[in-house]
Amino acid sequence: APIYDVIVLGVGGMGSAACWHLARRGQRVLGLERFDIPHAMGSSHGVNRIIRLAYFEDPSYVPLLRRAYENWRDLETRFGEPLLHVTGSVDAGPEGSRVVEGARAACRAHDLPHEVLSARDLNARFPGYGLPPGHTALLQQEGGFVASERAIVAHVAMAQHAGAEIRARERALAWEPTPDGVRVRTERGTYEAGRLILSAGAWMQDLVPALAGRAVPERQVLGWFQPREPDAFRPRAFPVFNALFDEGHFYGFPVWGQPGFKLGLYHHLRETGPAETIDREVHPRDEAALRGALARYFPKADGPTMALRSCLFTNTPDEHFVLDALPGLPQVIAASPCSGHGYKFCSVIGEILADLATEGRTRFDIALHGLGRFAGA
Ligand code: PYC
Repeated sequence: APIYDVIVLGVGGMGSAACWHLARRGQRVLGLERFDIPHAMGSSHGVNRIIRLAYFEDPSYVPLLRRAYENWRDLETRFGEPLLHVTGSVDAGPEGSRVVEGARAACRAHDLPHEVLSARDLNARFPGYGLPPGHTALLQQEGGFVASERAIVAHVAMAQHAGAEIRARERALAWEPTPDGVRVRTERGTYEAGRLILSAGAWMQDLVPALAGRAVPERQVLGWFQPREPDAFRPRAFPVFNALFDEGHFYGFPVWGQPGFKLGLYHHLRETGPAETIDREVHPRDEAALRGALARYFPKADGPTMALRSCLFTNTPDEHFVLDALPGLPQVIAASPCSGHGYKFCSVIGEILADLATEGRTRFDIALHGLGRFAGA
């Protein structure tokens, strides 16, 4: 019989959370990671990620988010280090735009406390902002950010404490079903388990043929810019945001964890390709794509560049996650959360993956995230 109950392939944001939730249930877990833990090749580096409740993407994410908040709080208590930082969140854009209307719809559907402010009122309340006239902002007090690299450290530490075996720098070469589970072959050995969770981020399409062309890596670049007026960009003075401007969908954070106001353009320059070959360098055109919006909408942050870093999104066609067993293989679960907005959910997705691996079902509504939606695509 296999010596492991579950192998988790990919110990990043999602995989580390799955290892913890499985190990705490007494499952014998093997976590395998091809890079370091944590590492800067995937989708979790660059210090932090936004978390927000007024979820414009779809109101059905809100119950998952509520549980994500609970689980982040539980994790930081156990680990003994703050991981979730509340700043409030802003969803802004022209009145009637998807981000503003979607955030409103989530607040209505789930009775979330929020305020709707004119650009002028938001800019007066949070002087780091320079939203243009005619824009509207929805402010939700519980939004903020998660310390994403530290949260991987925390999940791994808790998983190991609960008995999980975790190995870094060990690349998986192949996996296959067996009569009583799965077999995984790596550069260093062969392992068997009852079940397999595939949580390999931008490498998912290499491991799951059904995801080829449906979990597409995309190059993303983040910039950190030194504010001219630093007080306006402290966490207590500056809510995280998603905002639709003429130049595109931007998002940003107060100064935290490293120098500079952190700014990104969702889907940056729309460059996709295999994770192995995607360009990791940062070029003047990347900086230019951020600096225009910086100068126009956050003029008080328009100081010297402090850092520019590339990372990866992994996009599904509808930008919803993949959380499902593979067709005909109930012992193999694919997790690809995903599409640039998944990190905040790690703490609940770890629980969901543990549910799926141990019980074959979960109490959470993951109807949006099945593989069946791609059938015939
Ligand atoms: O979830 O707020 C978010 C986000 C913005 C950019 C990438 N993710």
